[in-house]
Amino acid sequence: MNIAIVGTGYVGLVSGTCFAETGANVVCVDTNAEKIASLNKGEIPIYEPGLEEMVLRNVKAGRLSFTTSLENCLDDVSIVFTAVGTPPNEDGSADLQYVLEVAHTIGRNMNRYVLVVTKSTVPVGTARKVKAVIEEELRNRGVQIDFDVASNPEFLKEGNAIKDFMTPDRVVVGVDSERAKELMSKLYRPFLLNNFRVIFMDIPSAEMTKYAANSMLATRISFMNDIANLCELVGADVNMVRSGLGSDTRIGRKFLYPGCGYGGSCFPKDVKALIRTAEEHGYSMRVLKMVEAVNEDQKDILFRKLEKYYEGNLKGLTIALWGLAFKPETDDMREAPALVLVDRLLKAGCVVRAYDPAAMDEARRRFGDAVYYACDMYDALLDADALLLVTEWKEFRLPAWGVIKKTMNNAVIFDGRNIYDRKELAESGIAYHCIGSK
Ligand code: UPG
Repeated sequence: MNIAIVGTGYVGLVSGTCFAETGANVVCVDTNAEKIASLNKGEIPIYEPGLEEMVLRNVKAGRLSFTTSLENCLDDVSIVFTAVGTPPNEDGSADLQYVLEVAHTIGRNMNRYVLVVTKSTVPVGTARKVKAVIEEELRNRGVQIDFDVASNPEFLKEGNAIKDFMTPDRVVVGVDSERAKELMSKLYRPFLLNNFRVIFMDIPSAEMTKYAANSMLATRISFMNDIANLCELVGADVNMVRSGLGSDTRIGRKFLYPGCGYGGSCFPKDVKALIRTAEEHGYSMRVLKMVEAVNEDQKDILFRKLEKYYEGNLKGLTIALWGLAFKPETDDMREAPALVLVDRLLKAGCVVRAYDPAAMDEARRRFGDAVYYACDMYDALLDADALLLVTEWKEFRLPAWGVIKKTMNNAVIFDGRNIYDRKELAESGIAYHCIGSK
């Protein structure tokens, strides 16, 4: 099976590589010539565990290649996936220009049947727009060539992308023709040998499923953050509440962790886009609007706790930050709580000493000289008046308390992800503040 994937971001690169791993011939396409040149040299532009080995292996086997020209591969492929970006417009709606550009290129250059599958997260109705663009281009050329469109939203998580893709909970595919259904069944068969989990549905429902899933997950997080904040006020412990709550099989244990807010390239953007889609249809997503508001507020929670601890006198204090990426196992800082936090700390006149196992280069691009970039996690603590744990990387989980106590000016930890044991810290003589318990 020969397929093309347009867009070599997270979704495109991981999908393309994983399809190649199952034996498909995959060409990954990107208009960014520099990116394609470095991929051809075996350099992977993103940090994703396991990806580099898999890319190199499949390139070597001749099943995976990279090009800037979609035009040139259209005669050789039966499926084209679009996995290009859909950044938010100012009003929160998704910007479809890149998705539609791909449709124009396909319509202008195709000479035989092709199935055009949207993998980027796109609002309901986008597949219809893609179809209209291709039809228009074919009309302009005065030719009649059969094609189909389909929607195949991607549910992989950054940091766990390969595993999510290779062993998915489910694959959602929206189609409106038998031919498209057959092609997609064939492509996904290797992933689902033991447990067939491709859920076929109509195209608008597939497009909607993706937004509903991310919005539901974001809702769980904001709900738990609200519960955590209330737990502090009434003297309850959110960790116990979470465990009691998650044991109900109707609720489940996952995505119930309170913290200093969700970030990343998906939840914030998708929640906004769904609110916007509803507005375009004269409907208000009341729950989601509050999910967003609670999250914005929560990104500020460590700062507020620190401010309270120092009774508003933060000027001149040295604050250590552990974790800058929006979550562990990634260097991605898009919409990361650390962005809000660093901004607040600098404005309050603090000196910020930051460390992240993967996101230091990204942080340098964002903060320039305003922050001290520590060479390791303990270097960040030198003379610090507080440590803020922002991202729960594994290497932060069992630190040497004695070193912390010795290195810091005032040994106090504000744990934004609830990873430490209060008792252990008390025994080590370190003051401890977390989310959702006193
Ligand atoms: N988070 C919490 N508490 C939890 C779980 C997550 O605060 O209990 C935060 C986490 O710290 C991060 C954010 O939620 O800031 C998102 O985490 P995660 O879902 O692991 O990362 P993403 O890579 O953004 O993945 C989401 C969906 C995935 C989808 C992708 C792009 O989980 O299914 O494909 O967004 O749409």
